[in-house]
Amino acid sequence: MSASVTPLRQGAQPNDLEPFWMPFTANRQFKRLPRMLVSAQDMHYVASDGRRILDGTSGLWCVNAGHGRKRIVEAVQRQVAKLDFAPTFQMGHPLPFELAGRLVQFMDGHFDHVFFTNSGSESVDTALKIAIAYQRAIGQGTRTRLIGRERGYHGVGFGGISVGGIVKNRMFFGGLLNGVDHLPHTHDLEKNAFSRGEPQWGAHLADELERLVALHDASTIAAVIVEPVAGSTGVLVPPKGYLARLREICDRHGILLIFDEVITGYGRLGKPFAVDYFGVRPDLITTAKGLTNGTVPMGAVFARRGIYDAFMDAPDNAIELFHGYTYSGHPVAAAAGLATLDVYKEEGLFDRAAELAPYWEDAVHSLKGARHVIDLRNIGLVAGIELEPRPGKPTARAFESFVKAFEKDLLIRVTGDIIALSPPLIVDKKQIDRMFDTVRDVLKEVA
Ligand code: PXG
Repeated sequence: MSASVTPLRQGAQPNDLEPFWMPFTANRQFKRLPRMLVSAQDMHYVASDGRRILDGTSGLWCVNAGHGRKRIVEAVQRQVAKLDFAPTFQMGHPLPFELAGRLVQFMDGHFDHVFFTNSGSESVDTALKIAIAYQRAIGQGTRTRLIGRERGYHGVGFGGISVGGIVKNRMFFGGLLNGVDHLPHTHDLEKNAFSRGEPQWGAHLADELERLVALHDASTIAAVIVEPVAGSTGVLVPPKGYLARLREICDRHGILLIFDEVITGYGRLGKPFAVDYFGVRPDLITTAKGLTNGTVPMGAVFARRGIYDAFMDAPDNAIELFHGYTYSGHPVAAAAGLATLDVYKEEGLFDRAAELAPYWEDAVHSLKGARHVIDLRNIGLVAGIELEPRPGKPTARAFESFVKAFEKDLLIRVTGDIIALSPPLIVDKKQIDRMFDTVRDVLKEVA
């Protein structure tokens, strides 16, 4: 890549970059010309050369309340000093009980239990396993198939990549899970380019689930998992009515519906969850990221009323679900989660996101006509900017845009030839303007 990447200030990096095998990264290219972040506060990172970088991506879609929030930092500090770790297998400590209680309050009584994990990937594995075990618990043990969707991202566990729909995340890893099928994705530039919010065309794509039911028979299908808004594959907003139609078809056939809200949860759409935004209720919801504002790894799976109860038939000394992680409900993560929920509530950040969404939408669509741009998409405080791929070199244009934006003190995220923006919900209008002005300038400069 270009030699123009900002060099590191002397002495500001670890001596040897080699031993860290970096995730989802071109390791050799990065280690030749690294981009290092060394601190953060509110809307900004500080890079190793001292520049303040505006965070257009909430880290990796997780720092929804902004960086370095005092209340969360102090809660974590206090908790690690008080109770660093305690088991939750046949033992307990107060915090995960309190956090689960706070989380179900978001759900109007429709989701009444929460299973804690350490990441989105683990939340997905947990939800898929609960779905299959639940079907068995209600006497539907032949229902073991899982249905995902093309261009879906559900993390990197074997369950998640099996139901996921990203070629490169699947093709290197052998046979994956048996008995998985996929719905078609909903992205169609011809029909829906430059839609504001939910596109009009495409609700009928949910009917493809009927085709899969006809092919496999409903009695073999445990669950369908989708992201309400696909994030990682470039901000694919669901067509109007699509999610409700999926819900109807699942109901008709006794299939559980799982919403993967690892990105859409905790205010990203201007509501607590996508469930609230779209008014469609799944059976299980996977979350992570914004649950702790990215400070301490933690995920949470919400189970609809009745699911937990279905496991409670065995004698009461029997373990009902043979699943869990050493760190399910970790005290420090739970403390971070509680403090994060306090910040969201006290600062009204979900409502703030909703109030800013129309301004954000106009800012996104002001890029219409900008160089290379072939589509603009938005929902809540999320934007997808799709670029025309450079002939013969897919993804190069977007990656160079990412590097150039960083040189211009803005952190964006790119996937394929799509730029994704999803700032902390504390962003202000001036910062929104700066993000899109910078992207416009970058696109002028990138070949
Ligand atoms: N489900 C969804 C919908 C996600 O977006 C995961 C599961 C997995 O979460 P963990 O915590 O295991 O990484 C995710 C993660 C990007 C990007 O830039 C997105 C994610 C992670 C890293 C980068 O699009 N999403």
